[in-house]
Amino acid sequence: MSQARTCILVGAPLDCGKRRQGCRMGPDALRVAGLAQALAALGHKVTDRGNVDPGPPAATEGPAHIHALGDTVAWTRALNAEARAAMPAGLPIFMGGDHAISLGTVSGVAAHAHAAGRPQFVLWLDAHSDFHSPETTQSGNLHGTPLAYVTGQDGFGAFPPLAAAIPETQVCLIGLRSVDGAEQAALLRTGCRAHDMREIDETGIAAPLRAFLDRVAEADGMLHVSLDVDFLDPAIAPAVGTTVPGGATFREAHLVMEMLHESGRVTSLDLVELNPFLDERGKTASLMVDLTASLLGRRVFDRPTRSFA
Ligand code: HAR
Ligand code: MN
Ligand code: MN
Ligand code: MN
Repeated sequence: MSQARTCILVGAPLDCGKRRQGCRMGPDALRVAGLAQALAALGHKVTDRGNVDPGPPAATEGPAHIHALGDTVAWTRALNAEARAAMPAGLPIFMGGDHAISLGTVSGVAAHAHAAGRPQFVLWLDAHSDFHSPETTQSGNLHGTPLAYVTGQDGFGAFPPLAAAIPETQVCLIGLRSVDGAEQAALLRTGCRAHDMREIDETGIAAPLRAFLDRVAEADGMLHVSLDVDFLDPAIAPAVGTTVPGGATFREAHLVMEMLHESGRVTSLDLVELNPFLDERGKTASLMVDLTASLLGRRVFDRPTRSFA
């Protein structure tokens, strides 16, 4: 039977990591879709800390084509502090917001792990690698940069210095099917484990995930999961500004969540890029709630341990 956790919902209505607006409604869509109730029904304690206030934009300078740098730096500071405060109290679930929230959430979680003397691992479930720096991004959209920042890549001088960079060998990306040239070059120089959909088609999604979870367990690591809506196939998850065909199916996504639950390793979670303005009668918000419930122990069918033979 699964262990009861204290789940801490943190709203991060950040909408400045790209031009297209709507992710600011993400936290409320997840609330309306019943996230707190779904987790409470599994026996977990749930508290909702409301939405983080980023304060005024930071006075910073960066490349001219970068969109909303000052706002994003302010959010990064605020979410970093919120993550550090929430980690000792339970399992924070950061309700984005676009993926730029992870500049703050993941750097804050990593700072906490570092202070606690524990290795921090990150699972990035996304169609994109989000491995640009402010210097390599062509779009200027900072939601395409958080994984580069938290692993300590160059080019983030406008952002707060990291208390602890996440070692690249402790990062696993699954779901890739849209990676820009500069990101690919940067990613290949690192020890990040990157699994594209071609590989998933060949091996199934369980194989790379199991290998990664085994490494987390061997190291007695903490595990942050960053779930981008566009990891999922657009047919089941239309509420995202950057849909890419060929995403994870309903069954693959639930399998990932169930394996994460069984690992007992997940210590923090981002739910990002949900744009409720683009949703179809709330189906993407509801799916994100159902996947989170799977990650926290919901099972459609409790497989008996005895055999029927
Ligand atoms: N790589 C592209 C860019 O940098 C697209 C990034 C899109 N990012 C997200 N998050 N939707 O994964 O602009
Ligand atoms: Mn992303
Ligand atoms: Mn993405
Ligand atoms: Mn390196």
